[in-house]
Amino acid sequence: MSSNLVIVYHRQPYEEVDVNGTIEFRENKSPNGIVPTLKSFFGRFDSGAWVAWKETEDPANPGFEHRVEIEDDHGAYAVSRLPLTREQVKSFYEVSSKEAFWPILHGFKERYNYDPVDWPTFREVNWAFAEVAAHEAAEGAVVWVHDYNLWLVPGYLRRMRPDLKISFFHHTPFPSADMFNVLPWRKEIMESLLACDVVGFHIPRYVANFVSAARSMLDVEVTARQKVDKDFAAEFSALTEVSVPYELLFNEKKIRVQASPVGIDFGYITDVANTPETQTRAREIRADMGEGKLLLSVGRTDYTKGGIDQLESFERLLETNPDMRGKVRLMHVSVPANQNMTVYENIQSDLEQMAGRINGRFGSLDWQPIALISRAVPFTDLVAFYRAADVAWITPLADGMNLVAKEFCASRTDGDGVLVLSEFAGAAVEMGSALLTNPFSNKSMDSAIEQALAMGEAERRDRMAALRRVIQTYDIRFWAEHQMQALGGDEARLTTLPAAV
Ligand code: GDG
Repeated sequence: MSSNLVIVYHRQPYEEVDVNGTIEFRENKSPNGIVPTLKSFFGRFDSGAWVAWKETEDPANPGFEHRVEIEDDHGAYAVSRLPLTREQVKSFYEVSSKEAFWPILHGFKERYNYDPVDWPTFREVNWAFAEVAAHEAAEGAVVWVHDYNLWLVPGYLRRMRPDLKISFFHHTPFPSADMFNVLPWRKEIMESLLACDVVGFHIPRYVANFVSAARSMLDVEVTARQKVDKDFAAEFSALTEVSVPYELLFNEKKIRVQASPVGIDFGYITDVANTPETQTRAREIRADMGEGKLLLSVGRTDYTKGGIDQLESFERLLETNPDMRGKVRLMHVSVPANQNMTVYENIQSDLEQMAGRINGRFGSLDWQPIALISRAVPFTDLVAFYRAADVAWITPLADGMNLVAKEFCASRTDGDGVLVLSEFAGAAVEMGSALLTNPFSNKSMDSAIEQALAMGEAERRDRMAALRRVIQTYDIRFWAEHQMQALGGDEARLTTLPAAV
């Protein structure tokens, strides 16, 4: 095949809908997220391909076409579907990636589970992805690989196709050497990543951590550093760095390491926020609240998102401020992403138990302090919640970026609303005008939420205006362009905090 751009991403870039026995490929219902932006690059290359996996009982005879040609608003491109069995998906994704890598990437050593990892299967699946990408790529093509479950793809791909330009983006944090080196496969992973032309991360801290981990095991030289621009260096964020490497030398090959924060589609969210339906829905939600204040918390059900610590803080708020009882409500949207995994089921039941206890302790017939929502709400409803909330309370213990914080601010076309944001979310380095809080400190958590509830309108509007400027400038397109341009090498060198676009 001969694609000039190959994107390797775990999900297929559309929804498959069965219409009377015929499969139709449709745009995702909500064009929110990174997939539409990635697809938009296909319009700029002569031909493009997307590589993803699709589950089957028998990979030799999968019951679906390996390769389909798609034509949509983004142009024409091919989607190559790698058939994997349930056992392979469980082993490489649910066990190796989610039980072993995910806790280490987020700094939770105590949750790391080494025993069930089947490394040969992880290698085999990554090899298969690399083979498909190598098959799709034209001479000198760009291959953009996404996320840690495909860590070994760049190394295999480089062996198969030395001519390619390979870029890799991490959607999670990248931990320091002390944490990363818990993984017994660390050297193999690192050598694969160092086979890239560009390795991308959300923020400079993850770049710095990656470089320190690389240098802890391999003779990697830092050949260039740069100062981090103030737009990516919020003063009070625990994740802020002052300067950062941007070029490495390993085995006589240059590697670009590049921080580019994933952003949101500001225009799309603005449009959704401004529809009469969203405004009506937001007004209804507000009317239900009466004079009370609405706190909103949204995130996948995951121990990294800090849901339990947040509910504890809310309980303390009601305990120490009896006057707030009946006057404040927390809407906690926590949606399990993967139903099959015990670790997530346990968190969900912990959240339910705790919310039940707080409601039992403080609730009355006409006021329940917590509404826990465990099913995915349509994106348009989510935007109505964002619009109706007085405070978005986003306090992960660790988070690569956190797009919910950005979506909340993009939805606030009214210029009001308070964002309380964990300083351990990557977004905090850009969003220093939020009320930054430390979720590991009860005092910091409690005072931030009290300050948010008490904040006057002028301060709310000043902070929101600053936040909206940042997320509008560094939006999803900025992220994708910034990562792509890094492949251009020295001539196209970008600063770590680029000029507004
Ligand atoms: C990973 C990294 C990084 C949530 N509930 C509902 C719903 N959502 C949508 C939000 C948002 C997305 O899910 C969550 O994105 P986050 O960035 O907050 O978090 P992760 O899923 O953990 O994503 C993260 C990201 O990758 C990108 O690189 O920022 O750090 O962990 O878009 O809107 N959407 C709908 N209903 C819900 O109930 N429709």
